[in-house]
Amino acid sequence: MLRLRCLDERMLKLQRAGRVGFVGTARGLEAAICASAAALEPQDWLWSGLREGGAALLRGLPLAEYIAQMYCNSNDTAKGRQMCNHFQHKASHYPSWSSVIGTQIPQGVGAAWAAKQRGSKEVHAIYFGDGATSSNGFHSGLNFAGLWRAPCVFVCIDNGWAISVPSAAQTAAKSFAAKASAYGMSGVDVDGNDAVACYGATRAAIDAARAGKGPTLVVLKSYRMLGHSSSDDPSKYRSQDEVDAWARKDPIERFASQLERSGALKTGERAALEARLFDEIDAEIHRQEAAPPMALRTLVEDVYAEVPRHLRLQYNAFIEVAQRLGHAQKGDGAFPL
Ligand SMILES: Cc1ncc(C[n+]2csc(CCOP(=O)(O)OP(=O)(O)O)c2C)c(N)n1
Ligand SMILES: [Mg+2]
Repeated sequence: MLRLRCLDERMLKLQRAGRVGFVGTARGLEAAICASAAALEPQDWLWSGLREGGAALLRGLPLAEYIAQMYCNSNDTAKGRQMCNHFQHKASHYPSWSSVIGTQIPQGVGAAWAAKQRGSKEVHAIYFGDGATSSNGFHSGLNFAGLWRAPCVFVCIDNGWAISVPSAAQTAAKSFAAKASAYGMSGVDVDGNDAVACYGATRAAIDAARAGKGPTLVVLKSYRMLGHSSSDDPSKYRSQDEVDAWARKDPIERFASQLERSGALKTGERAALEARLFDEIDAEIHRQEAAPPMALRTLVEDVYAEVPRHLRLQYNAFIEVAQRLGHAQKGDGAFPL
């Protein structure tokens, strides 16, 4: 949770300095994201909504790759084809997320149903925000998941806002969790700033899905402390009083004091941990800043076995311009690929 917070802080600064293009922070949502994802087993899958990059880290995405995906440089395993901040990590079963709200919901349900057909014991955790509950994908996904008793868990992180639309204006239902009954599954409302509660509720839902009892809708109620993204100014649509009230419920402060009370975290340990995390992150930022950009020829790779004529012509024309502007690197002009 602390690592995610430190990373967000650095990434936002890099975006403001024009070093990375786009950041959607998770500040305030660290318990909802990390503690819920901690309940998954390695064979399980996590279908991300918008802000679960911290969960990918927790499940094994190396820090170097996380930062490379922010820079979309030559170390980016998505080859710069995703917008930065749109993480993916194949080894930990974390498919690339899509900006198109709600699309991952029926995709995750389909993958869960396929797993059931294969007799696999994996569970698919499908994450989305309060805003996504108004998407077509939410309704069709939950409908079929309920009907087929697909081994999945729906994790709705209600962070209070869908850009400038407050959760209260998203639905006339009494709660997002209440929607579950229409699809023949149970729904639970959870304090999303309580790490232990997030872990416990998600764990119970995952265990039930794995045991063949079908899906659950888990709603983690929390608050997005910063803007929707680095392109947003939340002061235009919400009050500082509201933000201040949620700052007092900070999930990291809460978990740290629980750990201190139990003796698991000793005085000074948190500060030392934070300093170590910043050192690690800063060193990796320097390494990724120095990495070259993705080779231009990767633009036409990986779709066709042989680059077809129309792409070849476009690429050659493009390379001419890139070379003229000095953007091409050694090897970019080499054709055939
Ligand atoms: C289908 C679709 N409609 C609208 C948008 C524009 N849009 C991007 S993010 C967003 C709000 C998402 O809110 P929520 O689901 O609560 O997630 P959060 O950003 O709060 O994590 C909207 C409307 C989009 N990307 N896709
Ligand atoms: Mg939201």
